[in-house]
Amino acid sequence: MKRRIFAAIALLAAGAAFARQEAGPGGAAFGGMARVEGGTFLMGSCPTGRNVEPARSVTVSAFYMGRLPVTQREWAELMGWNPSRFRFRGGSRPVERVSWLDAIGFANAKSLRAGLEPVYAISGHPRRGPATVTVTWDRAANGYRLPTEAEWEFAARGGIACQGNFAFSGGDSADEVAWHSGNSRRGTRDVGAKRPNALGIYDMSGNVWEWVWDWYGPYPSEAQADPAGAPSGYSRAMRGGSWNNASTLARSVARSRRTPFHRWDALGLRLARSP
Ligand SMILES: [Ca+2]
Repeated sequence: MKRRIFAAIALLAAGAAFARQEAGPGGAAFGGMARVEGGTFLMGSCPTGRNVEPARSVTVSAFYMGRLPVTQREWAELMGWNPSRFRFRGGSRPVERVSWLDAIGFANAKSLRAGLEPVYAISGHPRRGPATVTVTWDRAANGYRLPTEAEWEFAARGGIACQGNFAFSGGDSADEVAWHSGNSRRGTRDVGAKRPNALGIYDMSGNVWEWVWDWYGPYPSEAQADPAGAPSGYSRAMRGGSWNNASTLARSVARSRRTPFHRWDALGLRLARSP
């Protein structure tokens, strides 16, 4: 009898977990992530506006991309604190005011929670000076991570099926797919409320900027496979524009950067995983 009750409870719990995962726009397999098949695209080329030069051929291997930016609810539940300026507007707003290093720590914490291998090794501490901090990425580890800049742009453009078709992630009209300074009413907005792109990924354009792995640097002109940015640098790249920026910065090709210690109420993250 006891065993039967236990089995019933276990089934209920599994059902609840399944329902949680399937509910809402972030649902579906692989923890709310979309599979992005590998392919080759012209990174930096925008058919309806200015290119980011030099636009060049980039090949990206298959990966998984979070359908939604990390929310305040997810962050607070895992980390025990919510740094967001807009925390009083509900847990479905994207988390912001997280540094690149905070984002790295979140990815590792989420991997450990899920029984996966942490992807990042972190040494040094910002309090002992920024130069003491180094982060290395173990590409063989199966845990959560930040996307590379190339992965971000490839996913934003809808992957191999829809490459380069739109200025923004999911369309040519910023208002249909993105929260930007012209329509956000001066703040973040609940994730998943605008139309997704062809891969079922939301909010890449606008809402909050998203940290990516790469050190920011000029694009090389030659073709690349799975590029991961400059070998070293001063700033990390971020993508997608935000509630606080004009829609031109929400274009799929637009780039910007901040130091890895910078926290800002228009800057959050989205997680990726290798298959
Ligand atoms: Ca975004």
